Amino acid sequence: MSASNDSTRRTEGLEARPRAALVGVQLPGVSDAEHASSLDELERLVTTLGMTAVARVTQKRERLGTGAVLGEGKLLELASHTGGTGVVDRSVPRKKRRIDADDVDLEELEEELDLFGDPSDSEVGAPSTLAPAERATVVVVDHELSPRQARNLEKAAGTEVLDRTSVILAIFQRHARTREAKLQVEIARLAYDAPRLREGGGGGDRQRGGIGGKGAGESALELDRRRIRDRIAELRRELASISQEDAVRRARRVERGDTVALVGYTNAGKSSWFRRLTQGEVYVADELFATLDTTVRRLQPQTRPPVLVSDTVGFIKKLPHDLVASFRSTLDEAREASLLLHVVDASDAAWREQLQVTRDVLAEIGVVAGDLQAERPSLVLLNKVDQLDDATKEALRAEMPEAMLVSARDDESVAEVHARVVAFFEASMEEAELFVPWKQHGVVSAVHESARVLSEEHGEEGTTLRVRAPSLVLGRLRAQLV
Ligand SMILES: Nc1nc2c(ncn2[C@@H]2O[C@H](COP(=O)(O)OP(=O)(O)OP(=O)(O)O)[C@@H](O)[C@H]2O)c(=O)[nH]1
Ligand SMILES: [Mg+2]
Repeated sequence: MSASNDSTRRTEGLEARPRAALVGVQLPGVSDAEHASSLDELERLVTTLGMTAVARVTQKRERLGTGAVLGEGKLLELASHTGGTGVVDRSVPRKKRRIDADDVDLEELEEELDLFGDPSDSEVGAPSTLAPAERATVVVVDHELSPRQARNLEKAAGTEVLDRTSVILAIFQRHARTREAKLQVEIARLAYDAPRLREGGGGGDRQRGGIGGKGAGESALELDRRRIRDRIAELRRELASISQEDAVRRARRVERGDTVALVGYTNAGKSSWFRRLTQGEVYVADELFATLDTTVRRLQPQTRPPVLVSDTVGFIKKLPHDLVASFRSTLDEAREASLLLHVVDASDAAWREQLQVTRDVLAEIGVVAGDLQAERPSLVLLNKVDQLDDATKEALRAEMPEAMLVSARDDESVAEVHARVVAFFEASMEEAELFVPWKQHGVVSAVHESARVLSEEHGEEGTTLRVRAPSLVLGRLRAQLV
C-alpha cells in the first residue's frame, strides 16, 4: 500500500495521472458537512500526490466494517468505478476464522448480512460500464485501514487501495528536505509498514493473492519484522544525534532572544506569514504539507533585542500518531517559543475544526499543556480574510473577539501583526540598570547586542547602562558581570 513517487514522476500527460476513487464512511456523530469536508480534504491530499479524484463512494454506517469497510451494495458501486468484481472472496477469511480465535468476528457476520448498510445500497451494483480509460485506477479510503480491510477492498475493487495514513506518509516522504525530516518520515513509514507485513509479505504492498502459509513463511516474516525493528532503532539513534546538535543551536538562540513560532493546520498560510514577517524566502505553495522543516529567521523590520520567528510543519485531521511523535523534535521550536502565532485559514468552511485539531495536536506533543493554555501565550490569526465578505468578517469578529482578522496579502495586516508581536515582547521586557566595570568592558558590546540601551554613562569605575530586555537576557548579562 504505497503510493509510488516514481509512477507519478514518470507521468507526462494529464491522462496518465492515477485516477482515484475516494471512499468515506460517515460514522455516527459526524455531520454531513464534516463528512463532506473530510472528503474534500482527502481529495486535496491525493491531488497533492499527483492523482486525480474521479469518483466518491460514501456510506452512512454504525462503524467501519472490519471486513471490507463498505457494505455489499456499496462495494458493487465502488467496483462500477474501478472495473472490479465488487465481491470479496469470503472463503479465505472463513477458513482462517476456524484456526484463529482472534478472527471470530461478529461484526463481520453482521456485515455479511449488511445490517448497518444504508438502504440505498441495494439500488446500486451493476458491474462497471465505464470504458477502461475512464475507470479509477486506485481506491483511496478516508480512514486508517487494517491489513484485512485493505486486502478485502482490493479484492472487491480490483485495484490498489490506499488509506488516508499512507497518502499522508507519501506526501511527507516526497516533501522531506533535510536529513532530519527524512529520518522522521522513514521511521513513521516503517512503523506503518511493520504490522502490515503479514498480508503482503512485501513491506505492505499489494498482496499477491492468497494468504501466505505457516512455517517457513512465518519465520521469514519474523525476520522481516526484526529487520524493521532494528532499522527503526538505527534511524532513531541517528535522529537523536542530529536532534542534540539542534538542541545546542536552539539553546544559543534562546540566549540571543525570544522566539515566536507560527503553528497551524496545513495550508493555513504559516509560510506566507513567515515570509512577510521575516522578509525571507521560504517555500509557499497551495499544497498540503509544503513545509516539513523548521526555519528560523529574525523578525523584520528588526527589533532590539531581535525577535526570532520560526515556521513549522502543519497539522491535519487524523494525523498518524507515529508521525506526530516523530515530528516532536522539529516542533521543539514551537515548544520553546515565547509566543505562538496560530494561523487559521478563515476562508475554509472547516476552520473551527482545524483550529481544534491544531490545539489538540499541540497539546499531545506538549507544546501547550491542554488545560494550561494560558501558560503558552498564543495569538490566533484568522487568515485569508481577503476571501471573505464584510458580513462574514463581522461574524468572525463577534465569534473570536481576541483573534486578529488578517491577510498575508495585505500590507496593513502585516504591519498590524508585526506591531502586536513587538508589543508582546515589549511587555515582557524589564527595565534595569547594569554596571560594567572597566576590566569587563567587553560586556558592554554584549549588552548592546542583546538589549536595548536607553542611556549609557561612563564613570570612574566603569560604565552604567540603563537597558530594556527580556528577563531571560538580563539574567544572563548579570551572570556575566558577577
Ligand atoms: N487569499 C489568500 N491566500 C493566502 C493567504 N495566505 C496564504 N495564502 C495561500 O495559501 C496557500 C498556502 O500557503 P502557505 O503559506 O504555503 O501555507 P502553510 O500553512 O505554510 O502550509 P503547509 O506548509 O503546507 O502546512 C498558498 O497558496 C498561499 O498563497 C491569504 O491571506 N489570502
Ligand atoms: Mg508552509
